[in-house]
Amino acid sequence: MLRRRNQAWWAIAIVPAAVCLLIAQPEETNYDESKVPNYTLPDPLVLCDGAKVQDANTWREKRRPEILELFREHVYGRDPGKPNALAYVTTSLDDKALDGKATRKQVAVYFTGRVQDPNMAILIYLPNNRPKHVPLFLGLNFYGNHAIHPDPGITLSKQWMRDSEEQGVVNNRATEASRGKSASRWPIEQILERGYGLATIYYGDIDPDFHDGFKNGVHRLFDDAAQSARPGDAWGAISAWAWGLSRAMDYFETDPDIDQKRIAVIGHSRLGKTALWAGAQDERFALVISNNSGCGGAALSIRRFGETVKRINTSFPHWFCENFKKYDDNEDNLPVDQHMLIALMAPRPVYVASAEEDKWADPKGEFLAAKHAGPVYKLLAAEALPINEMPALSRPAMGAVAYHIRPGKHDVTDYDWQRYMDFADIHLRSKSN
Ligand code: GTR
Repeated sequence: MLRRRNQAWWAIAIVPAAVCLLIAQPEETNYDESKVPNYTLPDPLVLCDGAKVQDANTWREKRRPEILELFREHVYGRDPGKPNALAYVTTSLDDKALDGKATRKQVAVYFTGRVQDPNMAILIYLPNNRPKHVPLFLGLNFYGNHAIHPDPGITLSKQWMRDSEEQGVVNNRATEASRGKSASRWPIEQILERGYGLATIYYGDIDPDFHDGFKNGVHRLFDDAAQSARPGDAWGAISAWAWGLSRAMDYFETDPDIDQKRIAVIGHSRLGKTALWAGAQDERFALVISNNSGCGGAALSIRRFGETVKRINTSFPHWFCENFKKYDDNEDNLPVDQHMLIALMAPRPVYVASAEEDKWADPKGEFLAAKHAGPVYKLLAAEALPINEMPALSRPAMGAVAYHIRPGKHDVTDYDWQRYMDFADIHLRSKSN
């Protein structure tokens, strides 16, 4: 009797476990170009009512706002705009930083004007050998401002961050050992030597990167607390980080050392997605750089190569707006794709870069998105990407839209930065005052 009961117990236990296993198996990632489905991309130059966009004015007045709205509604969500009470405090200033080569400023940006609310720290390096107004690169960082250079004058972040032995982060807090741990991604001396400044912000100052129902970071400061559920187009984390970049731009407009007409916004990976969304919405950014940004960044979603919409929404449910989840396994019905995000930069210069081993980010999809933004650039009399096929490794192609793929993995390297500075030399130097 006992034996039979035991048998029955096993039978019941094994069957559901097997079923669960089947359901829980991750869908296979496609890395095979021949398995990319046939697709038709939405046309950036056809209005939602079907009319063709024939001139720059219709693009500017109708189609561009329409596409921006589609991205807000279906992909990233809607941010609250510039807060009225924004306040800036310079917390440190050293004009003899980095052996006298640079001026280091640290500026706290108070989003609500109240010191007890979340605020972000901008770390700025300006070359001492500089003209009156310096052009600069602005990018968010993953592990705190202190991680980008061993310079002991950088304030150690006290924010929550993801534990990492490699980065010296223990119990979700940075330690002294964290200083300079991400320096390989931030060649500050080279940037200064080429006449640019650099500004960076820890992205967790704006919104810590974990899903807590939007209780921490800036969301709670601006969301309507009375609302029982967040709307489908409420801003996600990428939107919040992009919004933070625009708040840095608000600060630059008040700083006479900085040439706010020559700010390049740059980002890697999830922060590359963020740089693109910031550049798309905020036309004060003169140049936009996407480094290995992948799904939800520069890569075409419809190709379903590497990371897919469903995969990203499952792993990172807080990055995009809730409406984006409607397109899990349903990319064909997305009213936009990422070539249209790149087209929103037009006619401003935009650089998309991939890495050979970064298949998860779909290098070809990144290239094709840059390519298919071309018709909008041409309409606005700017130079589209000047090649038709994926280039060979380390053969950058630069129009107003630029692209390269380099050997190696998902990362930001000196090679990438050198190309971005070449590109900035072409497009930002010519605007110098
Ligand atoms: C991956 C994610 C990518 C990319 C990357 C990163 O895990 O799937 O979309 O954003 O993280 O940001 O490092």
